Amino acid sequence: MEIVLATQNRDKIKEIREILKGIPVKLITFDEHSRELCVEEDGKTLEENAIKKAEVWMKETEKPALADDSGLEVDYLNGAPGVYSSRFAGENVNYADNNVKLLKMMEGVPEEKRTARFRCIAALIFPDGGKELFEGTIEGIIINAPRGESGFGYDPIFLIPEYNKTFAELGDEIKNKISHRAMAFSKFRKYLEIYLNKG
Ligand code: ITT
Repeated sequence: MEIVLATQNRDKIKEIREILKGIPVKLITFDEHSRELCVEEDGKTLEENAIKKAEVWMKETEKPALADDSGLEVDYLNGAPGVYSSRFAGENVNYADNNVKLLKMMEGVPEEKRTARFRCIAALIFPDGGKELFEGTIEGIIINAPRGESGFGYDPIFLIPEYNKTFAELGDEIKNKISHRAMAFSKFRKYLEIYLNKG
């Protein structure tokens, strides 16, 4: 069985491959597939965007497609950047630009009001229209200045209280065990085991 990974973000692909290591299906990514994907993420929720990305690639390839839509929800900002996480500071920005903008908006906000969570929705769409959603979240705190080198995106400013470290300080191995993405994709892994055993 082959499943198309419907994401263009190399950092996410790397993590998903690591989290799903050993699954008995071939994961096809865009590089291997050598096709360009341009999906406008105009949904109001992570769920809508994840489904849209997976549907576009399922139709394009006629294979089951698995998408990841993730976002950072900051309570003080009423859930922003949320679905806009990748383009919080504008179109064609990089991770650092988004972090700078977020830290500016959080300037002077006391620690107890800096709560946030990462949420990941993984959507699996089959060519016959079958659809499965898997969700993962992790709670954390937005710190005042970036810490750590690993990971990507908002990882250097997202602190996990249980470890007193940011995702970027924790490193890939631990992040890929506890993250929002790890939780969503381990639910997918369990689903897949049952699905394959039935078949
Ligand atoms: P695809 O749509 O091609 O999958 P994308 O980068 O646009 O790639 P999203 O729409 O899901 O993906 O945007 C998620 C953004 O949220 C991402 O660009 C990061 O800025 C941030 N993000 C998501 N997961 C993260 C993580 O594990 N650590 C840090 N930041 C993350």
